[in-house]
Amino acid sequence: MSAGDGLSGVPGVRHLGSGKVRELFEVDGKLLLVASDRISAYDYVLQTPIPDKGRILTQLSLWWFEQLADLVPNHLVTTDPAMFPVELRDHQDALSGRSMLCERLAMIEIECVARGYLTGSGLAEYREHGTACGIALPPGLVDGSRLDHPIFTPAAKAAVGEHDENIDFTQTAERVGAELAAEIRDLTMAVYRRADEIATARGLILADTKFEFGRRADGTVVLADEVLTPDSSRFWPADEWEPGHAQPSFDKQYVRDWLTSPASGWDRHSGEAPPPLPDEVVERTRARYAEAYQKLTGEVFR
Ligand code: Q0Z
Repeated sequence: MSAGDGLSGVPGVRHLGSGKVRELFEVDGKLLLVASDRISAYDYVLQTPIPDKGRILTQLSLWWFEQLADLVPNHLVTTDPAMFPVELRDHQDALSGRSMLCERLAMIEIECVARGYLTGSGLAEYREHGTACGIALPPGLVDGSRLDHPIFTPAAKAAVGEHDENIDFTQTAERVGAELAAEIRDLTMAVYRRADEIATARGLILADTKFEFGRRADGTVVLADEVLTPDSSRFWPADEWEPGHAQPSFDKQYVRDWLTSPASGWDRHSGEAPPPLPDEVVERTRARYAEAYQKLTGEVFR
């Protein structure tokens, strides 16, 4: 994607960092988050972009911020490029739809994960210890089991290329203080419950999701980053949910299936970069992102 990379060298714009599929800039005392069309799978960023992915995820995040506005303030200033700082005037077209101008916050260095269903790293800890982030869970749970009560499963941010490390609530309190730890836990769970209720009404299960919070100078805790996108969350079609095995990924399953099929000629454990995706896989995957947007918001993505 050139929207993000294209800002390097623009006067008054400073590149602060890269996520796997996003770029972060500082401009005019604010932050610009730019979502690319890049997609990751099996811990690789693929060389083939998914057209519209960055715009779809940005529009979805924007829609969720609106749905959640009565629960928690958020960092969004505007997604309208006409309102962006003057330094970005020549880049409006490249940034349009895929960029969020945000308040700069003091980030709270905890990945705030809520889980209503057991899978991924939560399942791994449960199989080993019967717990998730130190929370005791009932016996007999399997991959995809619904939890009687959704749980807060925080993680400590790891270095680039490493996976975040699950921690328990005591460790969270040690890192950020007991009061703030309780505040971000309670906000995480309130937002999860609201989002799951909305998703469920539209035929999707919100299995788990990750939030990041920051603080304003006055101490207000603010919801930051992207929210409730397929990149930060697991959405499952409710009518296909079947505990006892890994649920197919709503968005990335065609990519994973092709990469691990003989057709790709790729071995995910070889250390080699994955090959480019065929057009059909790209188009089906693009359609899944558009479908997620349409199912959740009730609007056609355009
Ligand atoms: C978000 C990230 C990305 C790389 C810092 N409102 C904010 N205030 C201060 N910092 C951040 C935010 Cl959102 C912030 N990240 C994550 C996003 C590329 C890293 F697009 N890091």
